[in-house]
This record gives sequence, structure tokens and C-alpha cells, in this order.
Amino acid sequence: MKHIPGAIVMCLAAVWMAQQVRAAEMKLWYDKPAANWEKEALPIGSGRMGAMCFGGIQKERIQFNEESLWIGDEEETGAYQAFGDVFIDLEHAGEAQEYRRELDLTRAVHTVGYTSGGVRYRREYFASYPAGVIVVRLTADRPGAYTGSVTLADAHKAKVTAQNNRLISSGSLDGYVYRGGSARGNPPKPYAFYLKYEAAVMVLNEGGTCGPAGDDRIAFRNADSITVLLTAGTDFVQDRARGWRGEHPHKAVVARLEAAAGTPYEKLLADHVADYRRLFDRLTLELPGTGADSAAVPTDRRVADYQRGTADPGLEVLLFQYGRYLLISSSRPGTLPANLQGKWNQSNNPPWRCDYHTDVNIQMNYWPAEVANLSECFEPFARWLLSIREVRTEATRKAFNVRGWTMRAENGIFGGSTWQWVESGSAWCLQNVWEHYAFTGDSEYLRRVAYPMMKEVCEFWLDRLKPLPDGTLVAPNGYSPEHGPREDGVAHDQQLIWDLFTNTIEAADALGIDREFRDMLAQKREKLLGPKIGRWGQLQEWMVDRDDPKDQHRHLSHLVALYPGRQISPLKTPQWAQAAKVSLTARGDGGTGWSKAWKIGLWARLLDGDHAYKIITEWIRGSVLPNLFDTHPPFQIDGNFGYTAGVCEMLVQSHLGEIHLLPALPAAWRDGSVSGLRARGNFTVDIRWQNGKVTEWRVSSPEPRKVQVRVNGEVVTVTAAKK
Ligand code: FUC
Repeated sequence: MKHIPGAIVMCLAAVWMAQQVRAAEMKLWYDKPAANWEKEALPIGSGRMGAMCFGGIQKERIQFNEESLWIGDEEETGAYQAFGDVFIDLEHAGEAQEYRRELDLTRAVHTVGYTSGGVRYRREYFASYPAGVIVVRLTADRPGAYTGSVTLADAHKAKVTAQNNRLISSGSLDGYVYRGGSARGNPPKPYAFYLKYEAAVMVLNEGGTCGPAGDDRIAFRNADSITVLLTAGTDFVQDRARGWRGEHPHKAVVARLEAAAGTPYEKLLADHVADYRRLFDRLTLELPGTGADSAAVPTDRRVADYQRGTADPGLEVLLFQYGRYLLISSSRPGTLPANLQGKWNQSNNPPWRCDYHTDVNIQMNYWPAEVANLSECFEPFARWLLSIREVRTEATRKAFNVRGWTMRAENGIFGGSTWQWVESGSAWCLQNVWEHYAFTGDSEYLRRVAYPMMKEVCEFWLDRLKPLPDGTLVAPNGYSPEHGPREDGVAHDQQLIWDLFTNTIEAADALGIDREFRDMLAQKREKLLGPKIGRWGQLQEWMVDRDDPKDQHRHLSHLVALYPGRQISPLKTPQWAQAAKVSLTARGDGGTGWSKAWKIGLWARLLDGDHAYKIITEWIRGSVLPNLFDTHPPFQIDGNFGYTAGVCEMLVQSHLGEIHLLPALPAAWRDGSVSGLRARGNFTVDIRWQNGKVTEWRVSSPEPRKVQVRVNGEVVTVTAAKK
């Protein structure tokens, strides 16, 4: 092992650190308006609100959501609801030419531009987290070019009223029940309570005239420019003690709208871009040799070309950054977590309730949060768990008569949970919760947020684990999502309990508390049934050696110890890793969108970059829509997030107490650079490589500290440079 002073590492890195990803590559763009919500419209989001922009010329549709518009209660999951649509109708004399709509990931701004009747029209759309509004601004290169109207439509048929330059829809979810998924066929039961909601639109004109034209419409004539402001809210509060409901949203909605109306447009935009870039700009990835010229070929064609076999590393980078864009746009401090579709949903009976699935999906949503340098975006997940744990504790006690808490597969915002119990689902969520500490080193968070929940879920397992005659501890009657029979000692449960106990032991050590409890966990952990290797060399999914080598089920539940867990690794437990490889190989290279995304991370953890890359190509060929949404099918956002996390895992790994640079670099990415990846221990990592070898690198940290780095097959100890 060598020791390299941090200063040398810093010098090596200095030359290229200033490089930025070329902005032209970080855009999705199209030469025609979207016709289809799921496949073509483009998402913008403020964390709390989401909107899908179609870019229509004579009729623009902006379908919008607000994250708390949910039906359901503490017993029934319910479902996330659509909120409404804003339509903008425009009078244009001629056909539109030179049309282009684009989503710029470097600024989180959607634009539409076209020429009609000799006038150049331009629109900018963004969803501002600081201002809490969605803004659409229409300008043209000729004064008075805008004549048309803005309409507001409510997805639950609330009456819309117009007043001066405002439209308001105000309603209640009373009587709505979920009729899809696992609720299908059951007689609809009314929920315990119903939320009230309100959406408001303001239309501001420069030049011309503007005013109400019917209940749901504001009309404008000969305006130079139009600015549409949109905001929405409900009376939901994330607090069980208040019955989950607070004030009617009217006051807050109007206040946000008026504050935005009183702010110059340029400032609204600048504040939004600055807020977004503070997160987005932290990580850049470059893979030279972009196949298609990204500025010349529309994104839908690039996807189609890729699907026909054209190499396009630029598209792989775009998708990587798109995952980061989507997380920033759907999960910010103070909001609810990103659900199965982030925050974008146009249905009141959405697939799988558009909920929080705890048997892989919500966990996968947050896999990129730390490693892709968006740590703040993780906050909603932890806060949601905190908010529902009382409801879950009661339901868990009722079902299992034990301490602690867990969930069924389908979860809502009020703690209601339906369908199968996923006993290890809470332990899996707490893996994300632990990782936030592991990456940030934030001990206040560990003490106040993470550790208390981890301890409670340890208690669930301490009460529930069952000894076999030889003293081995197994989770009884467990479930390997969503596969096979229930029985004792399924690998998924065993691995997640090991993970939870290990993380909790490390947490207690880090905090210097609960010595006895920690020692007891360590004893129990020794007794847990560990990974088993079966008759065809596979890692057994169940205690009984019954795995079918031909079974290509989409879930990879028994491989959770390899990724995102850390119980199995080629470097520390090579035999188990080999067995995991046998199982993963048998599962094949296909699957639903999220299943393939998970396989990228799994192959990366097996240090097989080429196989990880093969899955990337499978994912893009089979599971990426023209608007770059992941499709299960249908659209399901976990695959976007899992992909971004998987790419990170190919470039850096830090789960074994060292930082491993380029652990799974594929031959297809011979040259490249990345800066701003995160590693456990509050480190930031920059790497440049050529011909598959690291040529320059830098590990930095707020406090200069020694750290072990595995680079080009050698392990060195360096002092991390000060960030
Ligand atoms: C799990 C998966 C399904 C789907 C659903 C939302 O139940 O098994 O494939 O992703 O979540």
C-alpha cells in the first residue's frame, strides 16, 4: 500500500476540474408538439408540484399535479390524484414553422419556439421551488402578437371561477375512491376523511387587453407578452396529531400567487435557475464520442436510433443527468417523497395507485440521492417515514403482536397500507435512511432521525425472529417480493435484517450510545441464517433449495445483499458473490424497466462493467420512452432513478470501507471524466480516465482526512484534499 500526499493528487486534478459538460448535450428536444402524455410530453417540477408540458401551437396543454392531492386514509392506501389542466389557446394566422420544444436540464427550463405568419413566438416554462409556482411566459418578436385565452380545468370536476385576471378551482375529494390495482373488484369503501384543495391561475399581460371570458377562462387580445402563473395546494398536513389536515389552502395559494405576481419575471426565473443549479451543477459526467450530434438530432430520433443499434454515449449521459433532474424536480426538502411517477400523474385511478411501493420501488427512487450528489433531495423520504410510523406501529402490533413497525407493499401519505405484508420493507427503507448518514456524516440527523427508527425496526425483528432447532435465527413466514411461497428464512428477509442490524450497530458506535443493545444485536446477527449456495451454484432465494434456473422473474430480492446492500461482494465474500452471479445470470438481461435498472447496479457490484453496460443498452432499447421516461410499462420513474444510481455504481463504490475508482468501467466508455460523485464518509470524488485507466483523480472532503482508495488495481492511502 502506498501513501500519496493529497497535494500531488490535487495538482493532477487541477487541469481538468474547470471543465463543464457542454450545455447542448444536456437538452431533450423535439421538432413537433407532444401528442401523448406518457411518452412525449415533458416534465417540469418544483418538488411539490409537477407539470407535463405538451408544447401545442394553437392549443397548449399543461397538465399539473400537487403532491398531496391524495385519496385514502390510515387503513386504505388510496391513490395519488390528478389535479387539473391549464390550456392556452392562441390565434395564429398561418402554419407554424421552425418548431422546437426543449427541456434544458442545466437550467430546468422548458421552452417552445416557432414562427407563424412571420412572427417568431417563444415560450418559457419552469416550476419554481423557492416561489412555489409554475410559470409560463409567452413572448414574440412583434408587439401585440398574442390573442387567445387561458382555461383552467379541474380533474375532479370542481367549479372554476374567474375574477379579473384570475381563475380559481376549489373543491373536495369527497366520495372519490380508488378503483384500480389491488382495489379492483372490491366494493368501494369510503375513506375516513377527504381533503380539500384549490388551484389558482393568474394571467398577466403586457400590452393589449386581458380579462375574464366565462367562468373558467381569461381572454387576452393583442398582448405583447403573457405570463401565466399557476399554483395549487390542499389542506393536507404531514402530521397525524392534527388528523393530517390543516387550514383550507385558499389563503396560502393566493399568497403564493400574489407574491409571484409582484416579482419581476426575470427575478422569478433567475431565482429558480440559481436554486436548481445549486444542486444540478455539482456533478458532471463526460463520455466523449457521442454518436449522434445531439444538437442536430431530436431526442425521440436519438432514442429510436439507439434502439436500432446506433452507439450514443451522449444519450447515456443525458439519461444519467435526466435521473438527477427528475429527482431534483420531484423531491425537495419539505415535500413528500417521489412516488411511482415522481410527482407526474394524469389519472385519478393511476397504475399501482401512483403510490409508495416498499418492495423495491421507493427505495430505488432514492438510490441516486447520495452517490449522485443530491443529498438534500433525500430528506422527504425520511420525513415521510417519521410521519407514518405511528400508524404503522399500531397496524404492525395488530397484525404481528410485536414492537416496531413495518408495511404492506402499497403505501400512501396517511400511513394506510394495502396488499401483501412486506415484513422487511421497513428495514429496506431504513437502509436508505442509514446511507444518508453514511454519505454525509451528519450525526445530528443520525441521532434524531435515523437511529430512533432503526432501533424500532430492530425491535420488530428481535420480537419476530424465530430460532430453528440449532439456534439459527430466521424470519418466519417471509416473502420474497413478489415471488414464490411464504416460508421461513427467505434470503431477502435474512439479508435485510443483517443489513439493518449491521447499520444499527455502526450507528450506535458512531453515537457512542446503547452499548448493551448494540452488543445484543451483534450476537443475534451472528445467529442469523446467512446466504446459502444451492445445487446449481446459485444464491438461494429461499431456505429450501428450490430455485429454478429457468425462472427469469423481474424481482431480484435475494440479491439485495449484493446491491444496494453490502453483505456480499467479490472482494470480501467471493464465494457468495460467485453464487450471486450465477443467480443474476439466470435471471437474464431483460425485465421491466426498474428490474433492468437494478441489474445495472448488481453487475457493477460484481465488478463487471461490460455486463452492466449490456444491461444499459437493454434498458434504453426496451424501457425508455421518447421523453426519456422509464417504462415498466407503463411509465414508472424508479427505472430512471435506478439507472442513474447504477451508472454511479460503475464509476465509484464505497460500501467496503474504501473508495474504489472505476470499479466497473465498460470497454464502451474507454475515455471519460466525472466530477462530483459522492462516497461514504462525506467524500467527493473526481476521476478522469483514458483507455480504461484512471489518469487523474481527486478525493476531497470538508475536513482533510486519510482515506483508502483503490485505483487501477492498487490500494493507496491518501489525505483527502479540502473541499
Ligand atoms: C412492484 C413490482 C411491479 C411494479 C409495482 C409498482 O409490485 O413487482 O413490477 O413495479 O411494484
